[in-house]
Amino acid sequence: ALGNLEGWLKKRLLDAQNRLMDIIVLIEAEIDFGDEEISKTPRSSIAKQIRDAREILRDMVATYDVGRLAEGRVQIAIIGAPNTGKSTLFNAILKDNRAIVADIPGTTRDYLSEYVNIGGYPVILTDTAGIRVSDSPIECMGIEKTIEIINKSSLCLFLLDCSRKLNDDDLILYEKIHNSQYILVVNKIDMVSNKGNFAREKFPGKAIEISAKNGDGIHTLLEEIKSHLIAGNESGLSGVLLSQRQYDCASRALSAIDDSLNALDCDEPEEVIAGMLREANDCLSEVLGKVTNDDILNQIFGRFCIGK
Ligand SMILES: Nc1nc2c(ncn2[C@@H]2O[C@H](COP(=O)(O)OP(=O)(O)OP(=O)(O)O)[C@@H](O)[C@H]2O)c(=O)[nH]1
Ligand SMILES: [Mg+2]
Repeated sequence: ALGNLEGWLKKRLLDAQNRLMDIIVLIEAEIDFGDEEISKTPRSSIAKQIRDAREILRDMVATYDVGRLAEGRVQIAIIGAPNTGKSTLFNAILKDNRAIVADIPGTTRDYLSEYVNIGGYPVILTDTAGIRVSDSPIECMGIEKTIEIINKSSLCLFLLDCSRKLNDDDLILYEKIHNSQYILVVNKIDMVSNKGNFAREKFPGKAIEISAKNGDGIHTLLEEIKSHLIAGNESGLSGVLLSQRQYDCASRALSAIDDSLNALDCDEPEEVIAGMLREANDCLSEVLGKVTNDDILNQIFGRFCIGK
């Protein structure tokens, strides 16, 4: 599970888990070797350490907040010159992902947004109006609006039409977009038999080739979007995002931690408290990977230099 869970999220989860481990090691050392050379840790100090770990998880769970999504925190915009197939792609992605949560009225009637579930992540997908840069003042207002959307978006899908030559509209939009996170998407591959190195010398880097019309490459594009969503990019998207499953695990860990604090309050035996903390630890392990009994024993031996 660790492989595709990176960045901020992983760091926070690991931090919480390490803190839990420390407490478990402490308590279990006292249980196992209490009559040897270990001095007892006051319960108040254990409670404080547990609360610290709880705080981290709480912060993290709070980021999974539908309210934030409604504010448009995670937005993906489809950007491209007129007629490159933006709306067709928009529809293709929506069709591919039936878990549409809600409609959002467009900021203006030219911009249409929908919630869509991509790989377990709820994102707002925005179809933008194609801007003909050279034209009228109204279209100039359009480019302002598009730039605003690019800046507000976490990720842009930059669409090119490989059935025609690149033109100024493509190049000017690229100017606006190339400092943001974007995926280069070459559309209408069904129309050309030999794409050759289309766009390669003008736009270096990876390009995803699709036909928005017949659906070719859409799956690959979605995978690429997903990997951007969870790429361990500090300033990027990860961190505000928890998948439903990660949220569930973190929530269960949180309630086991609350139980342990109550148990501490009620002067329950150490075994009970350690059991609850282990349960919390197990929940985090579902996301992060297993921490075994041996790991805990090794830590006990390592820290307290006990052993034969
Ligand atoms: N052959 C083919 N045609 C496509 C493809 N994608 C879009 N088209 C066609 O291209 C034309 C423009 O598609 P739209 O999706 O409206 O393009 P758009 O970028 O939203 O256009 P504007 O909103 O006007 O900027 C339509 O006739 C589509 O059917 C594709 O993958 N293959
Ligand atoms: Mg359109």
